[in-house]
Amino acid sequence: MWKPLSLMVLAGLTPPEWEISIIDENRGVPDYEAMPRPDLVGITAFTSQAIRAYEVAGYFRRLGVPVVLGGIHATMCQDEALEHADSIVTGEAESVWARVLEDARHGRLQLRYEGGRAELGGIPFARHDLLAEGYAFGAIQTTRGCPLNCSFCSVTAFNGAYYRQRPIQDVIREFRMIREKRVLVVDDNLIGTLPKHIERAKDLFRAMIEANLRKEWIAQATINFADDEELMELAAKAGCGGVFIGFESLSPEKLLDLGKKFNLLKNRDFRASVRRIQRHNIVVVGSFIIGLDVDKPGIGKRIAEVASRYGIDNLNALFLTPLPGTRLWDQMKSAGRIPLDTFPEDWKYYTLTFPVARYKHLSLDDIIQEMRTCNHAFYSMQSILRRVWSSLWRRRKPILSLVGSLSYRNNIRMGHKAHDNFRLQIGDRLD
Ligand code: B12
Ligand code: SF4
Repeated sequence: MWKPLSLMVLAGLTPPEWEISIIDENRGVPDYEAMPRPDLVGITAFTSQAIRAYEVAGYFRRLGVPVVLGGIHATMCQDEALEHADSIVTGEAESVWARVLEDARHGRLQLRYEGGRAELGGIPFARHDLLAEGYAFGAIQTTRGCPLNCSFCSVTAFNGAYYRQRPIQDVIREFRMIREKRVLVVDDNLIGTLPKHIERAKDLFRAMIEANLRKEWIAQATINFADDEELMELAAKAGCGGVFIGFESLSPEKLLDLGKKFNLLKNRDFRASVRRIQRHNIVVVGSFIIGLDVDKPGIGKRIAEVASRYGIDNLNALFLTPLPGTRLWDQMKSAGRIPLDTFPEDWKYYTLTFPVARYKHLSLDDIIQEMRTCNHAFYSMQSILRRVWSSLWRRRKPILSLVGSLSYRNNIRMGHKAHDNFRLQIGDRLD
């Protein structure tokens, strides 16, 4: 239950004469027929949500309501999106949304508006007042873009490698508008890579401490977060409760290939890095990819062992997935390694929780089995209790560790059923 910040940002960019409703289907599908007829519908979707976006678009278009599609999927698959909408907005909306609305009002919507990349100084704040209560986390964005450009990730293709940071006082003012006690900082890389990025992150944290925001927040960062004691101390004082870190692979050559150079600092001791972060009472969730070209049978067990050795609190193992617009997509597409390519129907499997590609050393059954082995090993009751005990011993967050692990365990159980269905539905197309 995470807030759809894209639509809240779009609402913030909308002039006051428009009346706005945000509908989040993650919380349930409303009775669209019972709703007043809108003048314009804007829809956002990740790739995995594209089919549903097209269904909703189709419904409103049949009523004669113009529909605009925007966000990551509409940008990466423009021709496909255009078949289901009156207009698409590519890239970031800040520079074009007011024009789209003006054109819609005058019945002259263009097919395509190119938003490009926005300057973040002085952009209007997201409308945190619009969505009903009931979300566990509020959401805010403080930077856009990522200098790292990993081959499997859409962020650099979409938001660019130029790391843009919002003015600190804007962030503080927007934080104050968030009602929820807990906040997801959606930045892909909160601290950046260069010394000036780190300094800015420190300044942001200092300003948050001074503003006494009383929020607990979680964010994504690279492992270099652990290299600066002052940075971690300030983050913790500013309310940082957890970081999500992409470890991705156990193999240095593959990390280089993926573009994840920051994990390669010479002599990095990952276990010590994780410990340093945890010492500040910050939970570490680590992500690994299964299905890289170096991955052979046994990889699932090895990842679980290494994740336990690093001492991370939760492990998020995902299948290598070629997302449209990424370098990985281009590589796999040209090598004929994307068999699930009946689009848009197959996009529903692009959640990173289904093996949609052909993997070098692992068949469909192998890779699903590797994922199961990995999850079983890391989330066995014995391993969970060991982590909870260690957390208790170090006076960290044992309850959070337990709740986090049990919820992952539950997801894994659901994942098993989903994989069985997946096998039945598409098995022969992947062999
Ligand atoms: C927060 C987040 C989540 C949250 C989503 C919360 C929510 N309800 O939105 C959670 C944790 C649930 C999540 C889950 C997943 N995520 Co995610 N997520 C993000 C993240 C980090 C930030 C999104 C965000 O809020 N950005 C801030 C807003 C302001 O930016 P924006 O969305 O780009 O919106 C701007 C423009 O795109 C445009 N725009 C957007 N929509 C629209 C609509 C219209 C009409 C218009 C005009 C303009 C417009 O205007 C906005 C302002 O400029 C992005 C990375 C990123 N930088 O975007 C990944 C990202 C979107 N996620 C990604 C992925 C892969 C996933 C998962 C599949 C992975 C997984 N297994 O966990 C799942 C999918 C869930 C599902 N249901 O299918 C990929 C998507 C790639 C793709 N092609 O779809 C991204 C890009 C990350 C990546 N590394 O590649 N995610
Ligand atoms: S560091 Fe993270 S956000 Fe940046 S390109 Fe790599 S995977 Fe994407």
